Parts: sequence; structure tokens; C-alpha cells
Amino acid sequence: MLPSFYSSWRHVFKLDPERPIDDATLDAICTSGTDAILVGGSSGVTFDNTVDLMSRIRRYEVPCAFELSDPTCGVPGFDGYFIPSVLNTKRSEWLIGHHVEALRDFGHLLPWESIVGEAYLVLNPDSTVARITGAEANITSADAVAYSQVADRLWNVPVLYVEYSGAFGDMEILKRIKSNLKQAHLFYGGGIDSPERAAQAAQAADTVVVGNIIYENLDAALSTVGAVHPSIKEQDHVF
Ligand code: 1GP
Repeated sequence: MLPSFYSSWRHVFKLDPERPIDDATLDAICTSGTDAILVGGSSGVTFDNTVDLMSRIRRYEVPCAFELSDPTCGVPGFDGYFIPSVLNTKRSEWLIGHHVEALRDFGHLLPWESIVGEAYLVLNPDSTVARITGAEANITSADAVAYSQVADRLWNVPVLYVEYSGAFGDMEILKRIKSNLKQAHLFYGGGIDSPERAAQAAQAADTVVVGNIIYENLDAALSTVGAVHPSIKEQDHVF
């Protein structure tokens, strides 16, 4: 059976091992009522900074998963691992090449029972991930749906991640993508910096991912949890 540790997640905070975070901020994030912490970053992720961050998060009960884009950073001890592939890149190493190399060298070590393939559709051309992977992010809504269907219907990927990292995305495109999915779990991330945006994204996506704002405005970041999980807001867990 495929791993499904993420299937009930509605709200996730994404922490970047390369970015410093103080204990008080980490405590607020991990006890916020979010469903999980996702560890990952587009650049500067190392084995050491990942171990360091994971061991600090592990003091809390919140589930914690790792987006693994470099096998040399394969830190054991997470609840689950996502392995991203970029759908809309012309540079095939980001779609499949790095993965083949990684499995050739490390496949025998991988904890397959907790590994999930994650198809990324990168839609912000100015994002670091678009630049690094050479993603063709300026695509039409019809193309975005078609990419999603390739991943969902032809390849049966468990998770489709619509990535606008650094900018709030087009919610109409997100809704169109969602309504055309047959089985994939839909992650959305990018520019969520308020309860309103979190609620909007949560109307279309199965899971919303909140990243950057954690480092810019902690209160605003925390307010996104209650927008996705109204019961947490009512219980006054957040403020
Ligand atoms: C980044 O999708 C996540 O990979 C979250 O995006 O940093 O813009 O919130 P933001």
C-alpha cells in the first residue's frame, strides 16, 4: 500500500533548513495547531542543517516530513519523505534524471514505506525553484490542467504540488486543476500571508503550505492556521 501519512493534512508550515529560526518562533509554529511541518528548501539544504532543524522540531508532537531533493541530505528520522519532480521543466534531470542517479546509488537504503513521489507544477517564473530547475512557469491555464492530468491520470502520482513560491497564485487555475484531478492529493504553496489567502487556497487545495511569512511576520503566519482549521481559532489556540 502507498504511504498516506499526509492524507489528512489541511495546513502545513514549511521550514527551510538554511534559514535561522529562534526557539520561540519554532515553538509557536510547532504548537500552532498546524497539521505538520514540512522541511525543505530550494537551495542551501545540507545534511547538517537538516539534522539540526529536525532534531529541534522533534521535541514537539507535530508530524514532520522532509522534501528530499538531494540524496546526500537523506536524514533519517522524519515521519515521511516527499521526492519532488518538476513537471514543467525542459531539463529532464529535474523531472527524472536526478532521481535515477539517486536510486541507483541509494535505492537500497530508502525507507520505501514512508516515501511519496511529489509532482511539482511550478507556476511563478520569478521563484528560486523556477530559476534553478528551468521551469516553464508562464503557461496557460489549459496547459496547467494538462500537466496536472498527466501527473494524476497517466502517472498516478500520489501528490501534485502547485507551487507559486513567493507569490500568491491564480486561484481560478488552482480550482480548475483540482476539479480535473482524479486521485492525486493537491498541495498548494505560494504567497499565503493572511487568513483570507489561506482560506481561499484551502477552498481549492487539499493541503495549503505556508512558508516565507513565518520568517517575516510570525503573527500573520500563525493566523493562517485558524483560517484553515476554524475549530482551532474558536478554541483560541492561536491568539
Ligand atoms: C514554498 O510553497 C512553499 O515551497 C510556500 O511558499 O514561501 O511563498 O509561502 P511561500
